Amino acid sequence: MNIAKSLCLALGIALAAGTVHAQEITLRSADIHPDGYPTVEAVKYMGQLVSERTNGRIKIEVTNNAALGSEKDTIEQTRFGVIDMNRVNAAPFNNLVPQTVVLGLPFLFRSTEHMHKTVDGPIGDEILAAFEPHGLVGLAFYDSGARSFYTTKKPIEKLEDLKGMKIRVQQSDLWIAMMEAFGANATPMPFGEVYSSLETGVVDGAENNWPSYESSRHFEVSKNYTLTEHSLNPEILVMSKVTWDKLSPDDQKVVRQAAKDSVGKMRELWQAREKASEEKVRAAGVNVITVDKAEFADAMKPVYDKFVTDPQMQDLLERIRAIN
Ligand code: GTR
Repeated sequence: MNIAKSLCLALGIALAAGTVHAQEITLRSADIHPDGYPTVEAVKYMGQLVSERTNGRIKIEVTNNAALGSEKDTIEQTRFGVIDMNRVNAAPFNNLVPQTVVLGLPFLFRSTEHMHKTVDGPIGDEILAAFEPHGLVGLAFYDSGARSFYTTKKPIEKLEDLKGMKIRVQQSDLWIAMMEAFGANATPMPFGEVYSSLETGVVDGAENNWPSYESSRHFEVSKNYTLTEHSLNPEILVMSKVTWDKLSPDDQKVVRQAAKDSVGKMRELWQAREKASEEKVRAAGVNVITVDKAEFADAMKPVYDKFVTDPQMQDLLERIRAIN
């Protein structure tokens, strides 16, 4: 081998080694919401933190607007490592990670503060840890406000009005049982199908928080919004265990910390968006109805009887209720 050739070879090896050492990582994160929605912006903010803290070596790219599929589909892709990160509501995780069920239980949280104290403390950590055996790493909880009903024709003014109505729910056994306990016919389907289902009468209504009701434009085809505020089910940010295992322990720490650090930002964005969305739909002429929530809450006993059966769930529920 002549000198030139061996120098080239040495340089090649050095470059290759250098590349391996400073390998850039781009983590692809899924979200069904559009740009500007607080969940999307919070994950982008987390990406900024990760990038700053790794001198640009690790980046997060948010693929939003359900471009990677419905929440149920993207959860599967995340478990297999096809998608690196995913921001999904707790509901579509219910059938996979039973510990998440407790968070969606109707009328459980007394306030946003109660929910924050729950997810920010040891109970939140336990629920995040419960994802690991299912191929996912739980990173953080984000706010999702309170979910309320909206209907196309008949407004819901009392519990009885829900009787026989076809109401879209998220793809979760808990949510199906909840709708049945309210007296409605539960119609589970992905979020992306709700607008046309409301428009064509496949369903009579759905339920969601102010920002989702507004950003999805469901309010255009479903103009009665009834403030039942039946659940404060949070959003959950997860990473694929396949991706996680490829990161060095130091990088794992950076990612976990940045996720935690994005929560405060998310809560700020959420508060502002909740207000702005409410104002927007009220200005569009939505009929906002207040109800006697106790009547709705009283109907939820069968849901608790069905889902709070084993000692672990009972314990979780008791501990959540005991938080002041
Ligand atoms: C939204 C939530 C989404 C999704 C959606 C739905 O509030 O942010 O993740 O769960 O509701 O109802 O499908």
